[in-house]
Amino acid sequence: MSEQEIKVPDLGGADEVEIIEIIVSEGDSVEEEDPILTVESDKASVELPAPFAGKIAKITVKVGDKVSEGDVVGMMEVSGDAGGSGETAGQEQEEAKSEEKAEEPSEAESADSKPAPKKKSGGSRKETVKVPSLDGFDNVPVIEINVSEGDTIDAEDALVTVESDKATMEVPSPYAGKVDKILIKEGDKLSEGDDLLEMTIVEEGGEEEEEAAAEPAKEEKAQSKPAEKPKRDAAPQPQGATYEPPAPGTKVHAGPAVRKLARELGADLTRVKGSGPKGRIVKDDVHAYVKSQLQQAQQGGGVATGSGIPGVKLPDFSQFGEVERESMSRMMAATATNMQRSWLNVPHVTQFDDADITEMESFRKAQKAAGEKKGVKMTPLPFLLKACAAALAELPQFNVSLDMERKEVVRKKYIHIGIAVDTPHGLMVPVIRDVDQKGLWELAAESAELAQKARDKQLKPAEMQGACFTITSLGGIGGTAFTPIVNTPEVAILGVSKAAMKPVWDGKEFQPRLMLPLSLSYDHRAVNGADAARFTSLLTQLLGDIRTLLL
Ligand code: CAO
Repeated sequence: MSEQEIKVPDLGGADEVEIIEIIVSEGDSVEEEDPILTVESDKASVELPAPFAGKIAKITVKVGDKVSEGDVVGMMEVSGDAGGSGETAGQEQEEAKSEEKAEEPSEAESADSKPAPKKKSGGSRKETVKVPSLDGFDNVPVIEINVSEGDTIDAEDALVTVESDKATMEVPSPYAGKVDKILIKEGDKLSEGDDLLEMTIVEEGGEEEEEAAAEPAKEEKAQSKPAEKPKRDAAPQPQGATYEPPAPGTKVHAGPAVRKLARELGADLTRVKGSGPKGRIVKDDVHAYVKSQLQQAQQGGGVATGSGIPGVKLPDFSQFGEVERESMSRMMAATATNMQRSWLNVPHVTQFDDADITEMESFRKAQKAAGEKKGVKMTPLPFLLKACAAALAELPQFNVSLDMERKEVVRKKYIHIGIAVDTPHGLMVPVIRDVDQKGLWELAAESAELAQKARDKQLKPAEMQGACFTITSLGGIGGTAFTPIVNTPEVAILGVSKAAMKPVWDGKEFQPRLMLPLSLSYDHRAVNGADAARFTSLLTQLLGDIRTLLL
């Protein structure tokens, strides 16, 4: 048994790194290559593995310390053949390597418990790739092997995918090279440090240059002091050498695989909250962050929307006066999303017209007593429903949806009409089915019932689906005209404003007539302006002489 210093190995080019985690405690027994510390440079975080198997006698650093290659971070008690003679073994290994012939692996290597790197005179060497830190997970099953023997891969390419009960993780390759032998199979359970596969790493430049570039832990060149050098395998994995540094001044604690994922998804890790030990960012955190960004975008949050349109950035309103924030109800959030989706996707045009409903109103009012008997109130809405159903039948280009992906027009052979209902908890649109087949009383009863259900939050999902067209009536409230938003995937919506008495020229003189303002918004991809004018003209005819609704 001898005591050995644990020194910081080659750091792949980084001068000084910060210790962000001490993984072991004094007295712990570790295997060679078990991670001892996690350090972080401005480009990547790496785990420093134990150079020997043995017992951690002392850790002489703490989290936050800065260390460089060669710094002593602790002491280990190492058994005679692994420690003190390990130096000898290291020397022997070096000697053996220098004697290696091209394509012939060193015999000396087989004496070492772990496969040592072998150099070929042809500029390539073999490495056994081991499982890196799995974000704290152990015994994680392999659900997919992403490479095959013989594959040529780049550094950071996914080698295997493992799945814990909390997350799916890809294990990236620390090297570029050729996959020689896969040492695991699907279903195997992996832990950090397990052998994964054997690779040949092809080095392109001059030998010294190659070693520096392709492998941060240099081969044992400084043979003058072999005892001070960690074994080759004890060098940190070189993942992450090309990662983008975080925004200045912001510390990011995340492993190379997480950084890679963030880079692929375009997530700024400085904005991601880590849920791992000591705030370390794990893959789930990145996924959750990206998901929340997408949701915000869909709901018109302050980030770019899917259409590439920049969102609205909010000022700090409290600088202008007192404010209070409250969460949107689910319905309000859903309505906001739907409105924005429609507004962004549909080229809207609104056609205005006035219908003379003087006669219709006399007829409607004449039904008051009958309505009271039936327990149903006849409002203008059933007439509007009937007139719209007739117009949709006459002008079927309004009774379509566009399938832009397949470049198809979906023509509907049914006439279901949605009615926008103003409720205390938001706008709801129940749907009256087969309006063309129903009479005015039936429509009056059904629309009143659905509107009440909407106000009572009693509508079933099926009662809000399947509309071909929507009527939104503000007539009971006021206004002269408005531009409603098409309720996609429908292609048109009729806005109805408050009827008012107006002087109408009959060719000889002005007559006082009750005029109903109509505002037809339509999707100009599906409907052209002439058809829209035809549609509102037809509505004014039908409402102007409701006998025509019978034809
Ligand atoms: N012009 C003048 N008066 C009208 C009218 C019009 N266009 N439409 C309705 N009225 C009258 C009715 O006749 C009734 O008057 P009386 O009690 O004297 O008969 C009164 O206004 C109230 O009618 P109502 O609103 O109860 O009934 P309705 O059938 O006309 O409308 C409904 C039902 C569900 C459409 C309506 O209650 C509603 O919620 N409208 C708002 C829809 C909305 O918010 N749209 C906006 C969507 S986009 O943000």
